Amino acid sequence: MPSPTPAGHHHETGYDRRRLRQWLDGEARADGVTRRRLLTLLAATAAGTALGAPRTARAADTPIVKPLPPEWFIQRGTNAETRWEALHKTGHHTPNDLFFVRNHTATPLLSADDWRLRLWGSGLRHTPSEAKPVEFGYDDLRALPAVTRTAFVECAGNARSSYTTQQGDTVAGTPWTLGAIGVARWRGVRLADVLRRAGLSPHAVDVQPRGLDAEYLSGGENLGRVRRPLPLAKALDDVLLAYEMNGEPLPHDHGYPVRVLVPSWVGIASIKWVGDIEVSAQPLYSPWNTTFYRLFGPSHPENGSAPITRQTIKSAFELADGATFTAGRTHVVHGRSWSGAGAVTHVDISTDGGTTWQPARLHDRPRAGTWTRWSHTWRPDTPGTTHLLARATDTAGRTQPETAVPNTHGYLFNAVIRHPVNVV
Ligand SMILES: Nc1nc2c(c(=O)[nH]1)N[C@H]1C(S)=C(S)[C@@H](COP(=O)(O)O)O[C@H]1N2
Ligand SMILES: [Mo]
Repeated sequence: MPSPTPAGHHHETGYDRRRLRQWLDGEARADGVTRRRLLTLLAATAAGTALGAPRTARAADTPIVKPLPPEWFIQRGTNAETRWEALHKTGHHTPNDLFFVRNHTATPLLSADDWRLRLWGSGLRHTPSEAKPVEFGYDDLRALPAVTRTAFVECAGNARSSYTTQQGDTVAGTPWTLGAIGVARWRGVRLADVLRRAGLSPHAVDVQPRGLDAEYLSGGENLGRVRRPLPLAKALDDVLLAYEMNGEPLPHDHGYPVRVLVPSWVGIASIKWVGDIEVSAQPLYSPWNTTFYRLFGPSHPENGSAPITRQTIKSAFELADGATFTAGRTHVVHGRSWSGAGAVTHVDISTDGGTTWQPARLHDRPRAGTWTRWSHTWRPDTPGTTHLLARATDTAGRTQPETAVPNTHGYLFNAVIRHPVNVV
């Protein structure tokens, strides 16, 4: 008797997965097949299936798994920036397909089945070692009380390019425009619950989550796996270990099976593909809170600022650069504003280069940790090139200034951005 179709299909699926895994391990050849194609195949079979031991994808020629259609994304090396015009009419939450990706190396294709979260260090009772950690599996996390919250993830360098284009400052790093931000509804468990279950000691001061993606090489130096210390006070406050994004399991590119989500802080705090967390009775350091993610330059302390934490305040129009408007007609322009210090409660718009301002109409009840959508009616009368400006104010009393204080890495740009448009 030939085997019935389902069993045969099962067999083939298992074989295919095994082969794809061998390819990831460098044990299988794939002449004439693009790496992108193989990663797509892996993504199609990976969710909820066993891909074996946690793996990191090799050679980062296509570091992002999801499709990056040019009308949605601007590709920047290992990263992909969301186009703001693509966010028009998307609702409060950024669809997963449109969410920006910031990868130091490449998206690893992990399996939830053999994923483990390992907690260790001097800040836990009985000080479990890295070799003998306290462990939680994916199902263990799923069995803990779940919490859901809406929060943005925004790269510290979002709008970095404006330091150069608007202010003539020299800054180093990915030249993001405004699209290194997204808002999602995250579901997971409180990091606080996991830390308490792991046996938090009263002497703990820092926790350091570390990703399962490849080690990061910078300037010929191996900086190790992506990791950044987080003060215990924040870790116990509102940090999540998230396993869902907008009602779906986390996509591979956004940290499957589990990522850290640190509301209102710079994106680097929200470690994707978290594999272990060191809990320490001493302050911890990594390149991500020493060399990177501090403010350096003439306006800052000689050895740099303290590590940056909260995001700053920004606004963006849901428009392409150079969007076209017809003179003598009434248009409604849309946008969003957000802040790491509180809810955005007021937005002013200028359509004359910053001479006069009118309040925008708000479309969300302002909330901390996420953006407030807004719109403004505009009837341009003279053809030509002009700029639209939006200036947000938050509940902490911060307002976007005319110029941002520069720093060598170009973090935390907060000035009002001049959005170029054409009136025809
Ligand atoms: N493991 C790991 N976590 C990471 C990163 C990374 O490269 N590896 N990038 C960080 C940075 S700099 C940012 S801005 C956010 C981006 O999250 P996203 O790719 O889901 O948008 O993830 C953070 N977490
Ligand atoms: Mo980032």
